[in-house]
Amino acid sequence: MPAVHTRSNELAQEARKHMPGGVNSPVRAFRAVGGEPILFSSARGCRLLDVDGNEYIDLVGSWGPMILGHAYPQVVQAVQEAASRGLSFGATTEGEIRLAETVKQLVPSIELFRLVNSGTEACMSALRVARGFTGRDRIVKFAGCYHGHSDSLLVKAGSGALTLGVPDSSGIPSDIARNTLTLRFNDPDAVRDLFADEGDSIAAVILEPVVGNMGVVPPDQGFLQLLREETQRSGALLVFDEVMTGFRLAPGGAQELYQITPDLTCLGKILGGGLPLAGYGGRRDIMEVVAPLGPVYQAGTLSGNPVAVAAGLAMLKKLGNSPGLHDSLDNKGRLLEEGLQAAIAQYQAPARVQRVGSMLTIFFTTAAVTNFDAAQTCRTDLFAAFFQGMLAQGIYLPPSQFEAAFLSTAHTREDIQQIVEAATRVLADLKA
Ligand code: KE4
Repeated sequence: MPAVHTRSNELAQEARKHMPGGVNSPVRAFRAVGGEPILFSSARGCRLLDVDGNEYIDLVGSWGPMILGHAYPQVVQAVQEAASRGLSFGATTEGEIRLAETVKQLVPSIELFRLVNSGTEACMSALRVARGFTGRDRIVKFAGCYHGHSDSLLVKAGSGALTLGVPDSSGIPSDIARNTLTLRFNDPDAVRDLFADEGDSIAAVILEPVVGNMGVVPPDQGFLQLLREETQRSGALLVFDEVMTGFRLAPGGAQELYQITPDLTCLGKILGGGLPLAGYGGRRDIMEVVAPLGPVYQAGTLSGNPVAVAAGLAMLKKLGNSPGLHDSLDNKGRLLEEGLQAAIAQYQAPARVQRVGSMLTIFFTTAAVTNFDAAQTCRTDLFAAFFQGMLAQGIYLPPSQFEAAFLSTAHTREDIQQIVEAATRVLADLKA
């Protein structure tokens, strides 16, 4: 019985009267997969309920935060209790101290930590700190990595081999874009060449240590180590954007998994358990430039909000005290990856699965996706058809080829089997 989306379609239409594109974040508009977006009304565990009462197994997890599943009881209870004591004081609370303390225990490279309200704010602030600490203006990012929508980071590689940045959005002054150099991810020669020529002008290199925002692309062997060495040698800072990988790939994130120590780390998503909470931190000598201690200004009315902090504390209490939790997530990821790959092989679909732990992407290309150029070889039309087919089967994938899907502790082996069976049926119909 095909799902009915009457109410969702009505609300999507009404939403477009009041919000740009009817959404509060572009990817939710389903532009990459076609059709009307689905509006949801509730969620529990690994399941979502849309406004028409259709149920889905969720592989978006609010884009990463829901590693323990939706409406995790201890998190909800912590939020309710905190809210009953007041929503915001604009002053420091003990919870902020405990959260910073817990983050430092889980991510030892962080010696001082500042809470903000979004991953965008965390990455924007970390780069301002890097510029203030080094006295240098230029930053390096990698094509395909996304670090939020601050001006310096909505920049793409210039034409040809030139790495000079050009705006990746209108509204970004070219004067700002030109201070952002963009390299190809997993390209050690490009990194060596840039640092040989201009390393002493670089304030920071920022990257997703495991990329989620071009789809899941792991670092090649030695790539992170090379970045660590080149930045160390040149006096540039190494900034790990772990907004997505933090607390997901290991209790201490990708830096624990790959045993690389960055100078600064940006965190978000899981940190807030679904509430607006993020943060940045790192070496004490670097973070001591942040106001009111030092000359780099950064502030926020709701930074360290006590209700969001209560959610974060409940999340990290579970993630930091559950030996084997991340191994179990990795095993679930492997089960799903193997199931999907078997279905791809069975129907010779032009697709491949790339995964690290509990984050994975089904790329509709046969090329190994090691960088953004390779990601661009994907048949996004096939991904869109696959997405719609899975949606009709009650499986909610991220509505874009260039995103990561996420598993949670709430997904059971039966749920994973259901996802694989649905994918098998959809790929059978898809016959490229
Ligand atoms: P926010 O400002 O959206 O909280 O965080 C920005 C950000 C920073 N760094 C990484 C690695 C991220 O993945 C993100 C945000 N991720 C996207 C999805 N890939 C959020 C979804 C959306 O934009 O609606």
